[in-house]
This record gives sequence, structure tokens and C-alpha cells, in this order.
Amino acid sequence: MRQILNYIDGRLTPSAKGRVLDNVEPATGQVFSTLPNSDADDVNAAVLAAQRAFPAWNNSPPAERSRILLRIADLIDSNLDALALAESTDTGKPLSLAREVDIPRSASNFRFFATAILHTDSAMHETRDLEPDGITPRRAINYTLRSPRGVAGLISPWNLPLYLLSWKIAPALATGNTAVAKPSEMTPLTAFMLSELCVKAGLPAGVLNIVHGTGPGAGQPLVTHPHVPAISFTGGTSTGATLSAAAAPMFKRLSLELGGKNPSIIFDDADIDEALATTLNSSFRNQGQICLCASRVLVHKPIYAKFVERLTAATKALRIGDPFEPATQQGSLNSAAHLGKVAAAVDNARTLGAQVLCGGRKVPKDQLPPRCKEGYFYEPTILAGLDPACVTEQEEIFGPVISVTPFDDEAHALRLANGTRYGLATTLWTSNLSRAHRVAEQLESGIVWINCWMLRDLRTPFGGVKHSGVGREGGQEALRFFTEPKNVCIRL
Ligand code: TXE
Repeated sequence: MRQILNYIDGRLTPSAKGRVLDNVEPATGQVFSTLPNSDADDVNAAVLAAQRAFPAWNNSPPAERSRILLRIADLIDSNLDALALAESTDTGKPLSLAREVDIPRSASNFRFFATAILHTDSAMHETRDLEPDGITPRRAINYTLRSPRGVAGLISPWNLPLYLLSWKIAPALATGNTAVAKPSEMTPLTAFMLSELCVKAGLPAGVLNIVHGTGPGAGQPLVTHPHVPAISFTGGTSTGATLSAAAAPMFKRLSLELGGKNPSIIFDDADIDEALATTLNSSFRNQGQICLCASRVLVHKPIYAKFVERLTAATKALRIGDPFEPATQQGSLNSAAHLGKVAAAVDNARTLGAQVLCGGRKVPKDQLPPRCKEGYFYEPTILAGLDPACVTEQEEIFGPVISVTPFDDEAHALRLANGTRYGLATTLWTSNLSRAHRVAEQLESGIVWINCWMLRDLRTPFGGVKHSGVGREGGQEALRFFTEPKNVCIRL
């Protein structure tokens, strides 16, 4: 059985107390590796290593940091097959998706920030006013220095394991911080493989440390560690609230990417074929376990019946199966616990009066290939007839479950779209340019896609409003989060 290890001070080591957790392959329900069940001592060792590595890494020229991070990106590319297989095994996602999206994007994350730091500039403000006498000219120049914050704490979830972990590691290291990362205990494998690649790439010891373990066991001590001034977290909204409560009295810098209940709004003037194909994807890609998936499909009344009929037919035709099979479109959910949560949410929707248009149950064992009979598979599900205020419509399910709701006009669509505590991403389908701009402006959402979904440009701000998060990742926003500005004023 494969043994996953921590990466502390440049070395791959078990947890200090030698404790381990089992790691399950969700498509088969079988344990296939162990990971360290680290605690505060391991986190402390990692933070100390990161502190020791900080001065030299911070003082190294950006071109040198860039060279090493680019080497990591190249190593991710040259290990694409092994990393994609590991990601698919660990998460249950189709291997094809890991090959086409997760792993290439992880390399892009490193490449993007490795090159971004070669092209930064800094602000200068020229002051021209008068001395208190109101006559004598007063002049000064201000310039802004930006320095890394020190040791960054990076906590990532299980749905896009290497993709989201590298999205945090790359900007943190590029800007001269050192880091301690805590990947999800559900999906530790590619983070471990990344630590092996970092050793190969010649990343100096202690610059990146990866500590495996549970949220309370290893995540919490990282969040509350006095020598970790910045925490970047992606995960559930309630975990984000726990983290904030722990970090706020310590005045830590926090970036929180949390849950969503994203709407997809389809107007009757949209290109319906394209809206349909993309809605299928935005609903069920990665079994709906992407924070950007649209789980509330709002459809203009004149096209509602036909659109829902076609969407239901297309959903029923999705091929569920062994994630390793090239033809598979829907793999397994990430864990038995998550399967239970999704199934309970749909059962509850039924009691609230939902009509189940398709799916609505665990995939029966006799419909699964022999290797996957004990896996955590759930049928892609469409619910209709729900009250917008009910819990199914208000709370994140994070699985292959969407609802469909008709709307009368723009105002009604906006009311429904904005009517939850979340505000991460919205997709809007219309061929009317004025309407597109008008609606986009009024949406309470950190991201709006018009006639597309998940079209990502790494330079753009990424994150949500309301309970979907605090702060933004991506491009300049990430470079800013991981650096502290200092204004220097020189009187002339
Ligand atoms: O995530 P958690 P869970 C949503 C989704 C899902 C729900 C719960 O709705 O059903 O969250 O998922 C670490 N201190 N999303 O429970 O717990 C944990 O070890 C420090 C949305 O799996 O938020 C892991 O590394 N760290 C989402 C990370 O936090 C703690 C992606 C995320 O786990 C901690 C995932 C603590 N007290 C889930 N407790 C998205 N928006 O992308 C846990 N962790």
C-alpha cells in the first residue's frame, strides 16, 4: 500500500508520532494508501522550517524564484499521466477530466505566477500641495514597497486537489513567502507527488512544507500558529466561519473562497443549443463538485418546458462509470460521507415537494462495473417545483444535483438569482447585449459569465461576495494578498 508522507524542511517524513489515516479510493470504496495523521507538533516543525527558509528565499532575485517554479511546472507536465491517474484514483473524477483540466491547470498556475513576478511594478504618488501657511509649495513623493508576509498557511479542499493547492502555493512562493500547506485529508496523493517534484526541482528546503492530516488535527494548529500571519483557505462556508473566528483575534490576513449556490439564468433570446450543452456541463462536471458549478437553473417561462425536457434527456444520457474508462462522463462522489450528504439533501427535497425529473438515487450496484460496486456513485439529478426559500434552494449540496425554476422577466430572474446568502458565480444566457450588461451589473456575484461557463483567465479576480468568501484570488489580487504594502514618503 502506498505511504504518503509529510514534506517538512525538504524531507519526506511520517508524522512525528507515526500516526496514520486511511485513504480511500472513492470509485471502489477500498483503502489504497495511508497518510500522516499530523498534529500541532508536525505543524510547528513545518512552520519553524518555513521561518528558517524565509530570509534566503525572500532575498533571492525574482528571476531565481521564477526559474525554480517554472521547473516545477515542467515537472508537472512531464508527469501528467501519473498525476492524472493519482488524482482520478483519489477523487473518483473521470481520468479524462484530470488529464484535460486538473493537472494541466496546476502547471499553468505555477507558470503564471512564476512569470508574473518578472513583470511587476510598484506605485508612486506625487504629492503637490501647500504648507500650512497656505502659500509655500509643499512637495513629496510616496512610493509603495510590497514585501512578502512571511510564512503563509494554505488550506485546500478535495474537489480539485492539485489545481486549488497549486493556485495558492504558486503566488505565495513567487512573491517570496515560504509556506505550510495542508491539503484535504480526503485527497492527499497529488500533494505528496508535488512534494517529490519540488525536491527534484531543487526547491530549497523549508520553502514549501506540506503537512497532511485532518482539519481539526493539522488545519486548526496552522490557522492559530502565531508565526503564520496569512491564511489562504478554500473549502466549506461553515469551516470558513470557524477559521475566521480563530484567526480574527490574531489579526491574520485571511483569504476565504467558500461555498456557492450559483444560478444559471437562461433567457428566451439565448442560443438555446449552446446554453443547453453548457448547462449540462456547468451542472454536472466533476459530479457537480466544483464551487463554480451552477446548481440553480433559472429558465425564462416561454422556453421553460422545452428546455427542461431537453436538459433532462441529456442528463439521463450521461455515462456513469469507472473513472478510468475513457467514455465515462460521471465518476463517483468523493467520499461515503459526501454521498450520504447528497442523498440526504435529495431525500429532504422530496419531503419539501420536489418533483424528481431524473436521478434521485444512488447508482444501483448492478449498474456499476465490478471494480466499482462498492463505490460512491449518485445519479445526476434534476429537481423541479421547489420553493425558492426552501433549504434545497438555499444551501449548497455540492453534488450532481440541480434544480430548475421558471422566471417571468428580468426582475424576477434577478430576485431569484440574488435570493441566497451566497454570491460566487452566475452564468447568464442571452443574445441581447444591453440586457447582458444590465443584469450582470445587478447580480450579487463575484463572477459573471455571459454565454459561457468556467472560461478562466488567470489574470482576473476570482472569488465571491456575501457568504461565498472574503477577498479575491488570481492575478494581481493574489500578488497583493501575499504581500504587505508599505508607503514611504519623502519630502522634497
Ligand atoms: O470541506 P471543509 P468538507 C463545501 C461543500 C461540502 C462542504 C463540506 O458544500 O459539502 O463544504 O466539505 C480543512 N481548521 N465545499 O467538509 O471541511 C480540511 O481538512 C482548519 C466547497 O470536506 O471545508 C480541508 O483541508 N482547517 C468547496 C479544508 O479545510 C480545516 C470545496 C476544506 O474542508 C478545519 C470543498 C479547521 N477547523 C467543500 N476544518 C469549494 N467552495 O470549493 C476543516 N479544515
